[in-house]
Amino acid sequence: MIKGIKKWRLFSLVTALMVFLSGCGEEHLSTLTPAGQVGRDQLNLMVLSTGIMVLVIIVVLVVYLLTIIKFRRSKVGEDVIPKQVEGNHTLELIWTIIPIILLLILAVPTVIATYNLADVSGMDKKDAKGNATAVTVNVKANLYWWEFEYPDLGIITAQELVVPTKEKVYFNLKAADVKHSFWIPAAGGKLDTNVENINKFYLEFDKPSAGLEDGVFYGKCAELCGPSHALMDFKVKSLDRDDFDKWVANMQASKEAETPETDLAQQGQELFTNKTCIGCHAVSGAGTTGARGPSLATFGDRNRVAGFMEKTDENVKAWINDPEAHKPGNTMPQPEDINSGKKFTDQELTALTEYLMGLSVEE
Ligand code: HEC
Ligand SMILES: [Cu+2]
Repeated sequence: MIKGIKKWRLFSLVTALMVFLSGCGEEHLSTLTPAGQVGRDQLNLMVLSTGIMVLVIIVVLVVYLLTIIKFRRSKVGEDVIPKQVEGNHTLELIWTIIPIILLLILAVPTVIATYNLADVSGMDKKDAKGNATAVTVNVKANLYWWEFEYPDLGIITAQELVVPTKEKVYFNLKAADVKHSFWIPAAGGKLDTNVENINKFYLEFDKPSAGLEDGVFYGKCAELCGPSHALMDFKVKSLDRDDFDKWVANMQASKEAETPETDLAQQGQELFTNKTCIGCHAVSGAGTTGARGPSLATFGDRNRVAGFMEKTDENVKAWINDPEAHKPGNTMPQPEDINSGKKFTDQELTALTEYLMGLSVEE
């Protein structure tokens, strides 16, 4: 009976582990499948330190097991005390020098990598015309959404970061309210976003994200920041340079007042303007930081609603109808607060959704 229970326990433990570990190694979200050089450097450091730790554990375990087996009572008898060694120079030297060597093996590459990964001098390089040669993104973390401003390009987006492949992309990280942390597990990080200073680093992406499961890399807030911290996700789209330049041009050309095609979407646009949505949400890609809500200029191109919900009409309606229920503590007002104390009608929600889903800068 007892044996049966034990086996069952072991079985459930292994199953739980398998479920848990099956998330590992997925290309869009795992540190184990690096998206570029930074991710690879960080993975190598992890493998190195884990390797050293495992080596130490194995050596200690072997010594331990050998001692237990060699000096067991049934073998050596009742009253035998093994030879007592005190102050052995050779042994003391060995167990002082080996850890020092191990620490050096660990420290040297770690310090070198730390300095290399913090080298953001390329951020300020300019070409002959005075334009920045590399892409720099100002990241602003807000409770519970992400803003991405491209200061040299005059564009701004939110929730979905767009980056070029095969080059260093530089980041200035900042928080608007409390501490958050910027982490794209496959590409690198995490680095805190603080209110009182700007942290800088860079990341690299080898190939376009289009080939990934969802067509994007997953990003996360990695610093507990409030009740909806776990929902503070963002996505990353990497594009080859040509496609990236096209995207930038489209962003720069996108305008606030573009008239949507369908009647329903036009009605949605009117609601969006009249119900003060426009006061918090930009619908043009050109612009700078400072809005109270995420820019919706690329909403139709995004992979998620509010960073984490599946992108369906139903979810867009559900979000507008009751943001608090989906992301407790977020700062988007409930419909009652901006619609004279009333919920929006289903027809109004449908119109708003139709309008928002049509906001796109991709062809
Ligand atoms: C007071 C400012 C404010 C107003 C007014 C406002 N919102 Fe928001 N909205 C936000 C904030 C802040 C978020 C981000 C919430 C989060 O994810 O934490 C948001 C998120 C959203 C999102 C999800 C964005 C994304 O990238 O997935 C949609 C869609 C949206 N709002 C639509 C609307 C509509 C439609 C209205 C008008 C009926 C409206 N908002 C009015 C502040 C506002
Ligand atoms: Cu957080």
